[in-house]
Amino acid sequence: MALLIPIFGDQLSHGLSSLAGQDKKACVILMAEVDEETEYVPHHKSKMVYILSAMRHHANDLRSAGWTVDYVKLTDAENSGSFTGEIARAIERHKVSALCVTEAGEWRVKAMLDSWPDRFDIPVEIRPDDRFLCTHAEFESWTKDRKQLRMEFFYRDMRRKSGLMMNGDTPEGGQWNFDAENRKPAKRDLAMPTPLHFAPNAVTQDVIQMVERRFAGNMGETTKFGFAVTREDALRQQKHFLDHALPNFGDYQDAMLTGEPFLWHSILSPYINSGLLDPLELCRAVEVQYRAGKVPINAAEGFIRQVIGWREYVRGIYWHAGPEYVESNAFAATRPLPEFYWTGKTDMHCLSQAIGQTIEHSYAHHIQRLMITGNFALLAGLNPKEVHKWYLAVYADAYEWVELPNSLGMSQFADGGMLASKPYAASGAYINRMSDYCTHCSYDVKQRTGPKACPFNALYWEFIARNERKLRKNPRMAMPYKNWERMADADKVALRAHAQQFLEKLG
Ligand code: FAD
Ligand code: DLZ
Ligand code: SF4
Repeated sequence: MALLIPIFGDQLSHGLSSLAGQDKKACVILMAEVDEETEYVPHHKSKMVYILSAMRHHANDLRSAGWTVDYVKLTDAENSGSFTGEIARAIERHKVSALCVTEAGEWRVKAMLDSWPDRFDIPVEIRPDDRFLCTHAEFESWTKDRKQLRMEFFYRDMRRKSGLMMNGDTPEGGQWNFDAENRKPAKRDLAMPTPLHFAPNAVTQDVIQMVERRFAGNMGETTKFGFAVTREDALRQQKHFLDHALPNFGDYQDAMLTGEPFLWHSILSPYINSGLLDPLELCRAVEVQYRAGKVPINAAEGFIRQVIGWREYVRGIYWHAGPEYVESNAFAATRPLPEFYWTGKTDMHCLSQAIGQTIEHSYAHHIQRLMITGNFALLAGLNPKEVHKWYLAVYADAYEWVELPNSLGMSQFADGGMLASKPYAASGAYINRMSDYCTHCSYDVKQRTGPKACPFNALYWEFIARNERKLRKNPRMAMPYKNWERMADADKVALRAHAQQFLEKLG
């Protein structure tokens, strides 16, 4: 009789809680490629190649470490297409007496796990996922008696809990947050690092062929696929980031440049989220670089804030908000996602850059997601659920628990301010300040109306005007509303008419 341990595609960690303390000889690990997971959104081809190849490599690594792994491929004739179906088949194959699984990463899969005890009539142990710093209970207790949930205060607790960048009770450098020093625009620099490229081996080539055959219509190309698919290679990219990009990460965190998709970002999120890299171990390595005088404080603190601050905070919000969070639509936005989100074909250069590199690399950095594709969707009133499904499909790091609060909450403000204190809405001026995009664009960022006017300008004011009732009382929106009030009526009318014309053409 065996203990069956199912491992999902975002659980590729050797220290996974479901494996801890188990007798290897008495266990069978089940890993399964299933239609249910490959089809819940039309995943980018590179995302799919990454996850399935990383799963196949992880299965081999587990075998080398002495585990018995039963691996079901998508193409296996008997594959039932679902996790539950594969558990049922594995129970038959291995004379299973009990199940042990690390908790699911999202509501959909949690519901499935919760149905297993009844369905299979054997004991099912669900263990907490201890790859996060903050437990569900801790987050819930943090939310109690708070009028507002704000990342900054949560982050301070995580700094105290982890001891990262702390001297006793006080934060290193005398302040918690060096964000004000993280907003420099970048200039083209020949010494700019690029992430390591890992040439696909035979296992990855097999997955590429299968994905190209089965998912020919999905976004993306696989010809340039170069993600790491093993922990060993992910650690190489981690070291490469620490040595070459981290020193400038802080200064240029918000910058954007034409033809430069990566700048000084780490490109580690796919590895952290699938489990190949350990977020805390990574943050400790960042602190070591800082303490050794190799990187400035705004880089080290800025990076650590993203991981133990934002990443943990959005996970907390995801579980706190419940399965109905996905239905939030505070601005009642209904416009369908324009076709150019899938093709990149638009004459707005900022959007064609952010989407173009998404198609090529399954990657865009945070400010591109937030202030280019997200900002446009917000201003144009795109349906937030469609926007969410797009983000979930197109990025190699996208799992619902991390993507949904970022897209629906942070970028679309569809939760009415549960996650963020104000909408991240900006006109062309912001994009012009943080990038060189406008100098390559057929639109003029300085114009607000007329055929050459940058669409973000009129759309911004249209957004402000359209949502006045919902946003006016927000103290952080006082300035835009003051400026809107000061504007001459004729200008207001012209701006709104220009925006309407643009939106009508958008569909
Ligand atoms: P870096 O800029 O190098 O940052 C370092 C690490 O910090 C990242 O690897 C990531 O683990 C973490 N991090 C930074 N910001 C966030 C954040 N806001 N939330 C969670 N973690 C963060 N991140 C995902 O991991 N998966 C997603 O599906 C995802 N969807 C997003 C959708 C939208 C609309 C927005 C605005 C942001 C989204 N993010 C998502 C957050 C962020 O954009 C990515 O984590 C980051 O771009 C990944 O690239 P990187 O590894 O080079 O990050
Ligand atoms: C994203 C993804 C894809 C495309 N395919 C699989 C798969 O075939 N098998 C699997 O175990 N996981 C896959 N994943 C990742 C899962 O969607 C993710 O692990 C679950 O949603 C649990 O949160
Ligand atoms: Fe984008 Fe407007 Fe700048 Fe063109 S001018 S790149 S549309 S912000």
